[in-house]
Amino acid sequence: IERLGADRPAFHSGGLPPAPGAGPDRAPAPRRTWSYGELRATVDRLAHVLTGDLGVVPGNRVLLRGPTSPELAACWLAVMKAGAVAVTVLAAHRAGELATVCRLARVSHALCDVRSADELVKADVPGLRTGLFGGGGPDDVLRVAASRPDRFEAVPTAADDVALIAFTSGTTGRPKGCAHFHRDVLAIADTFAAQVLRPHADDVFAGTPPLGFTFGLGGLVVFPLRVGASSLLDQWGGAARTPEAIAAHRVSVLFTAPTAYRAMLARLAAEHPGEADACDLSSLRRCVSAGEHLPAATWEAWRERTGLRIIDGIGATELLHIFLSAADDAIRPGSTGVPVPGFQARIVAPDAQGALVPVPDGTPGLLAVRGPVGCRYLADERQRAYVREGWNITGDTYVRDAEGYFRFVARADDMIISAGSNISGPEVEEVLLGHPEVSEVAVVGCPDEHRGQLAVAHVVLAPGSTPDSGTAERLAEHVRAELAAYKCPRRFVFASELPRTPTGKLQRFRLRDPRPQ
Ligand code: 3SK
Repeated sequence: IERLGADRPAFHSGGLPPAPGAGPDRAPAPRRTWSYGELRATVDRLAHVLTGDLGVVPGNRVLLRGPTSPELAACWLAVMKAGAVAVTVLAAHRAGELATVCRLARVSHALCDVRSADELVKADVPGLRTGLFGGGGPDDVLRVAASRPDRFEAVPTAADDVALIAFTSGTTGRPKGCAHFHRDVLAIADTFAAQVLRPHADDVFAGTPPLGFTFGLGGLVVFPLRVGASSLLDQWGGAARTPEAIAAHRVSVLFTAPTAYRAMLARLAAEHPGEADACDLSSLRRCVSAGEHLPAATWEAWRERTGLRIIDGIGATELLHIFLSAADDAIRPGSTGVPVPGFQARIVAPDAQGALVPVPDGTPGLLAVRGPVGCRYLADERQRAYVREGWNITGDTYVRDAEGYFRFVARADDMIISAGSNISGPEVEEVLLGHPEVSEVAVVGCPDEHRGQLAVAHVVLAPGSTPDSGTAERLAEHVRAELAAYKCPRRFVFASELPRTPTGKLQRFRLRDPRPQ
């Protein structure tokens, strides 16, 4: 504000063309822009509500929940300004998942969009003090905030005070909270954003990852605010409609996943002559892809359609944002890139003693990374496996070539990465095993042209049950009632038994690749 002025745009919402088939009652929300001055006043007023009305004291953990919106981003900033710790979750998370997150992170307060409140109420977290926003009623924290002072002196915090706890599901389905310091939030802006993306104050950011995913929080809030740029914080009804959002808001920096690039390409291919304006991508100058492997074919197709070179990257919730990438002429399609300035990376494999040692270029191994940010799990023994001798072992198998470029080979664990979302097979299995018709189950990722991987459930039904036309839908419904919908298997395969080793261990690799072994 001091450098660029309070009137500059910070956040945009609304003004998006109606989704095809939307009825008159689904009129698009009006376009709204928050200036930096307005944003600061709202954040300061909210900080007064947090510390006054809701009794937040420094260090309290505050759950933030809701669809992407300027209001949710303002809540995040207010929590930081109040010296509290933001605990971010996805709007898609269901009651059971929220209860676990609140217990693990010792959450005492929540700021929640009314559209996402039902599951939080169902989670029934003991002692939780919740402020709802977006309903407009007398208790709406934004309405209460309107009568509070528009200046709040930020609670002094140290660079290594925890600012954020972001959750990730492990292979075992037990979620892990990753603690990040105030300095980490700046570090991601000063490494990937400043060195690779190189945004400027006139940029308009937009993207599909939610703010509960650090890919979205960094790309849509931290990076634009760090340089005084603006960001479109809204939802526009699916990745395929991103061209409409780009055209409507003259977006110049896009953050999304490979699946969304493919969905956009399909949308653009179906474009009719009269729709050209809705698909005008001429404002775009930077396109970032992360969340899953970006195939060279997708990169080439995007380049051909738009003339733009996608900046691929790999990040992790444990490391907050992207640590391997490349920009401009340094980009090599099919390769993720090189360590972002500030980070080091190498490929390692266990030696005879089990120590992780570097392998020669050209040999696949585990990706090991270190830099200004790193993994700090909340009280979890898996910390010892993730951080070894100062290196973060990300769980991805990579190979480095002689020129120092890193190429993705596979996920080293059992996570399924589908359309940019991480799905823990064992977590879904546990839920399916709770269904009376299920006796045994294995949920694995199978290659899929559009989503990277598809979650497929291999199910042995309980004795006396036989699959009928409604079985798959009944099981899917059961999963959706317990877990976020994106975790629900896309396919159910019914079998009489699952492949196992003589000692009874499930052989997942045989389900992933059904060719004879
Ligand atoms: O998990 C990921 O793939 C990721 C990518 C970019 C930035 C942040 C994250 C967590």
